[in-house]
Amino acid sequence: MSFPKNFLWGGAVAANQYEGGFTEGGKGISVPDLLLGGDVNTPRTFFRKVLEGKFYPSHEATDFYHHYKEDIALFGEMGFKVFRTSINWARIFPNGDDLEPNEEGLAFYDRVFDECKKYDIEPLITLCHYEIPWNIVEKYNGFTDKRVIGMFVKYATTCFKRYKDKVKYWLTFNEINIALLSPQMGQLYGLGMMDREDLAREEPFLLNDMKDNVQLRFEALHNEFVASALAVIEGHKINPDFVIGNMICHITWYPFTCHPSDILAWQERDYFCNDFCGDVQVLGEYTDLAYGLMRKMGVDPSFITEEDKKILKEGKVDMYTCSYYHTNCVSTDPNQKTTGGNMMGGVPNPYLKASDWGWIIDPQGMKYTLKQLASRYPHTPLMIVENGFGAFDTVEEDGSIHDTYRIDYFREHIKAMKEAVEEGVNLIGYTTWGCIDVVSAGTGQLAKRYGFIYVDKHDDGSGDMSRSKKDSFEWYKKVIATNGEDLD
Ligand code: BGP
Repeated sequence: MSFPKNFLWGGAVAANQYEGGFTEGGKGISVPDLLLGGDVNTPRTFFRKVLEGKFYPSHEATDFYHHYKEDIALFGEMGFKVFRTSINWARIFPNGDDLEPNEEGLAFYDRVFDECKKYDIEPLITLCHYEIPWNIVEKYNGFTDKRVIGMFVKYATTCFKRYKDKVKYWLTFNEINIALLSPQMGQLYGLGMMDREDLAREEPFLLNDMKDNVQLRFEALHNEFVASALAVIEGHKINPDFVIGNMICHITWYPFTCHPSDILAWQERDYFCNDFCGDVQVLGEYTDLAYGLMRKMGVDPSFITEEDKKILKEGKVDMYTCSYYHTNCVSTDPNQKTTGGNMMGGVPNPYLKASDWGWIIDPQGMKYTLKQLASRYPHTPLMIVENGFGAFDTVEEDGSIHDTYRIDYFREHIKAMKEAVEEGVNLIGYTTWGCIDVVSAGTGQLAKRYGFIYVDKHDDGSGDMSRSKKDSFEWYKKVIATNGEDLD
């Protein structure tokens, strides 16, 4: 046994990191449009208004808005079966609370999906990939306000109705657990909430300096769960064939030693990071452990009403999807230093190497993760919707880009994935992250490249946006053509 015949091979991006055209076609401002870039040592800076003369990475990003035909043709050439992107909420409802959707925004995605169709590519659409309209943050404090649930559901059903014959695979919220992993990024990116004093600041400030309110964060996350479940319920009414999934930022943990204290710390961290959110969306309930975790964190769970519980039960997702980039260790030894990672760092694994951004490279961890998920959610198809290697690429004199490090990363991860499938994991697809170079969500850098396709765009704002194939382009094309058999 190997990958199933109809396995969904492809790539993934998000509107805010790729599309650009940030005020074109009637689009409103969304959260990432207000974030300046940082780097591996410098967090991103935020201010409530766009500042003149500053370079905002997402404003033009890598300009899918004007290059979508060329880019989708390249994805088609690679043989993509699926293309994951997001609809930018503020392109459809520029302020989030508008009475009517923006026709120009809707028409843009019609053109994108029609283009995919030409190459037999299934769109996999995230409804909210860190793209909350800014007005929702300013006026409602994001998902802390229950009215925002209705706004999201209206946005979701508008998209479901419009694209019901063009899109079958949907994800509600990207990495919904970011609300727990990273208090600051989670509040703003994930929940659209911001302390009112922070909102009123007169100078740009580091994202890491934002105030946190744990109780409110859990309440807002709960409202997101309800919004997601309602979207699933409404989506199935509009088209019973829709496959609607959640999306978890899967941070896989290992105990640093076999000392029982490390084992307990590992178990708790794993549950907190991954399964707390996964359980609500897949099992449709807060389990006893979930209530225990909230108690331990001093969170009063009385915001979970009986009516909400019914909605969560009814709005269970059809598939579990996640990102997988790296693993980290948990240690109870205070002398163990932690390093970087996606949204949350940990103690580095002495047996493994890391990327230039400190993300530990661990293909076997992917197999472990898939098997863990398959045993936790036995009747749920799984999809890895993000996996990739952020690296500095060098363009040679003749324009070629020899990204062997990226090929090596993917080869080993696909091998591990294949083993997991052979051992019984019901994996239905795999979309590599940043199949074309995009802006980094964590640092805002363009220099942190993930693509098979290079885009001439740089952190000082320069570049002509031209596209060129890296060596990994032909390699991935061959992998898809052989359904994951030829990985050389
Ligand atoms: C995930 C996000 C993506 C993406 C990726 C890589 O958490 O869903 O949006 O950006 O991480 O992270 P980064 O861009 O910080 O390298």
